Amino acid sequence: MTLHVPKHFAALAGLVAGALAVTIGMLVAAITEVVSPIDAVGSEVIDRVPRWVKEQAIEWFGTDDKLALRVGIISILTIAAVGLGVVAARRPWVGAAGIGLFGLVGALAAAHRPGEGLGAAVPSIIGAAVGAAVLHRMVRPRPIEVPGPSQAPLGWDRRRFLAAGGVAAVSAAAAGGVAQALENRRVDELRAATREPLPELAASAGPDTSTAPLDLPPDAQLFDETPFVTPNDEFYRIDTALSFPNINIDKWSCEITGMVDVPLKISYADLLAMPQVERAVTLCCVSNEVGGEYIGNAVWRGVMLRDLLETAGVQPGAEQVYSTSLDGWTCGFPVAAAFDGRDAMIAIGMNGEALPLEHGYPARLVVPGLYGYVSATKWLARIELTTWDQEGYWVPRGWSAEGPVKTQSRIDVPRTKTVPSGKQAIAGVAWAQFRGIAKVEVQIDDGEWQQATLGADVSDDTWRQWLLEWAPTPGLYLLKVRATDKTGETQTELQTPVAPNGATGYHTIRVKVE
Ligand SMILES: Nc1nc2c(c(=O)[nH]1)N[C@H]1C(S)=C(S)[C@@H](COP(=O)(O)O)O[C@H]1N2
Ligand SMILES: [Mo]
Repeated sequence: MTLHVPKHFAALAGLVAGALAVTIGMLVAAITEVVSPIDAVGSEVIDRVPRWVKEQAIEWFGTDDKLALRVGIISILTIAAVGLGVVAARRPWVGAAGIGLFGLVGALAAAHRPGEGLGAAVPSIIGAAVGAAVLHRMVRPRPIEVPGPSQAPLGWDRRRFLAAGGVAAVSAAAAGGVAQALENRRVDELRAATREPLPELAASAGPDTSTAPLDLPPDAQLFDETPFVTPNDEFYRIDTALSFPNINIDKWSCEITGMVDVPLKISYADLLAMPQVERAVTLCCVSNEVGGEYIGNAVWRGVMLRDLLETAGVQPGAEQVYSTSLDGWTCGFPVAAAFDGRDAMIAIGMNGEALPLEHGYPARLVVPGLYGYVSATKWLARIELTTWDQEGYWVPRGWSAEGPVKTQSRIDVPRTKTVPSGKQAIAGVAWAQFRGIAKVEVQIDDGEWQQATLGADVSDDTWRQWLLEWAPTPGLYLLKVRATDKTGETQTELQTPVAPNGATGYHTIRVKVE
């Protein structure tokens, strides 16, 4: 005679076995230095979801969208594990096969990730095998031999079940803990590497290929609420990466290949030894709403892209500078943008430090005047000269192939909805990288457009601060701003969404003066 494990115990068995499958997978992945199964599945989800799902996720969760994705995946796995446990009470093999199926999904996802091979499938397979075996063993019906106190009424050995479950749960916690510790150690080591100071910037005599450290005029900063140079830890971060790619600085190199005469392979040491420049460049995201925060200004240090491309020799017919990151993200911009005088560079430094891990250590591209999604590859691995037949990551996902930055302006002061009456300032930033900002105007209610004072013109590639004195009496006010770039073009009032190539419209705020 056999009796089945009661449902709630079977559910518990499913949960424990599922947890063990996931954490063993994480542990094997951490030890063998391949992508973790959950991250692999998460990244596949990121790459495959339709645009509206992604936009909804960003609207709900903002830059916490990745945390939301992780929580979502873990919730689905938890529900599935409980369900498989319950099924397994009657059909142990079905439960075990279910865990195997999830393992297969993890294995396929991991092996499919850019930069990973078949080896990346192993953690999921081992994890699923262990989880399936544990589930099967825990719920397998047993003939009753000697009815003892813990066996008698149920027909299954509760004590034995709980002991096995306990061991499995503790093992899962241990495996998860060690896996997380290994990942933390990996990231700590990478961070330590980013804290190595860069060699002094040489002030050699070259025309514009080598230069002294950049000196910023103090009057670039007209007001304090928005620093003219965005500190590294306040700089916005946008990317598709769920975890930092595996970076081995001693083995790292950037290839320059494709339609070139001489393909190059440049190591980190090579980059450090090449003539470098320091340039203030404002970087912004095409997903920045009017008035949004996905913009920052940094002093980037790096090697001019045109120097490297001239060394490699760009062949006629090459249309696109197409780059790939260590984690397989891609983007591309016109070859002309590397040669039309703008300071496109492979950056290794940001605001006097090596590039932070979040912003692309060891090297990234920075191209003034282009949105990040077409140009600013972080964790750079490869630059290929090619035609427009190749599409960057966001292009088949509904974004324009070319992404020149639109002239825009933002009101940063007042920052609160209510302000006291009396003398104060309306202030903010305006940007039109590569063209430069010529004029900023502010409109209060239906009044005349008034010209704001501009901060120092550091370069055409950075934002400019602007400020207008204001001494309002109590009341409700509507404030609008608009910028004009140095080609004479004033930004359009027409409101358009961020997709497919950047939002337009005047940033407008309502203020109550008390
Ligand atoms: N490897 C990689 N590089 C990337 C991205 C990415 O998803 N992966 N996103 C790009 C986008 S859309 C932007 S706006 C900028 C943002 O750079 P930041 O995070 O340093 O501000 O990086 C670009 N480089
Ligand atoms: Mo972006």
